Amino acid sequence: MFITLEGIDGSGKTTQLNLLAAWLQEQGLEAVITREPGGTPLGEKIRLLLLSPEDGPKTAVAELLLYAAARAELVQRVIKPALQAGKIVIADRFNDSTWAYQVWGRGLDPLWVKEVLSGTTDGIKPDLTLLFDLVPSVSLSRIKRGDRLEQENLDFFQRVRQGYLALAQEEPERIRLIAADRSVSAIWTEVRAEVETLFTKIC
Ligand code: Z5A
Repeated sequence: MFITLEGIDGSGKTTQLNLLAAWLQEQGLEAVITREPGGTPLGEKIRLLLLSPEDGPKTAVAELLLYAAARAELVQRVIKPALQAGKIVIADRFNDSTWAYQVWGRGLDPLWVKEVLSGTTDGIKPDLTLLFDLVPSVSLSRIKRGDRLEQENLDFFQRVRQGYLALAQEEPERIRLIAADRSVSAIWTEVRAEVETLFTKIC
């Protein structure tokens, strides 16, 4: 079972992922938790590059290919083996991030990005994606990392959000839209309900 968490920066994904991981452990369920970019030794090095204001990519194509390289490693070395072993995998970001950020945010050619994504993911697709939706002005006010990506302007994050919302409209069964402007506990109640529904569908 593969679950991904998506949303613009500061939408609260990581907070909910930590709650989900703790809850699964309480249920006695083994889960592999990972994040993108990252999750492998190479992926974590690529992550440092991508977030660095000094050394990070200066072109959208180079940026996309770095995300793709990190994902290819993660899929082959972590996600695929874990799914084949029957484990639950939970990822903080996956393909939908690339679609929202690189196609809608950066304006890269969707057909080309689709090709790159299908080449890196080896047919792996999430069973459930939780999309945390929030206006960028609020989500960005929650974070202060000072990295390369956080320095993007509000318009960029508005386009990314629109990209996510368009994806959710296209795939409402897989992508569950979660209003992220509520309390952590109200959001967690909904997250847990979505995951329980998935369990009853799949198990
Ligand atoms: N990226 C890409 O462009 N293409 C790709 O293919 C991939 C990624 C895979 C990764 O950044 C960047 O890479 C990302 C997309 C791009 N950024 N850009 N631009 P990252 O992994 O370093 O950061 P992030 O994924 O955006 O996470 P984040 O900034 O840590 O935000 P978050 O995980 O969504 O939120 P959080 O850490 O759970 O919460 C943020 C703060 O809000 C924190 O202080 C919480 O305590 C607080 N919080 C959480 N929930 C609430 C609620 N409900 N109310 C109030 N406050 C809350």
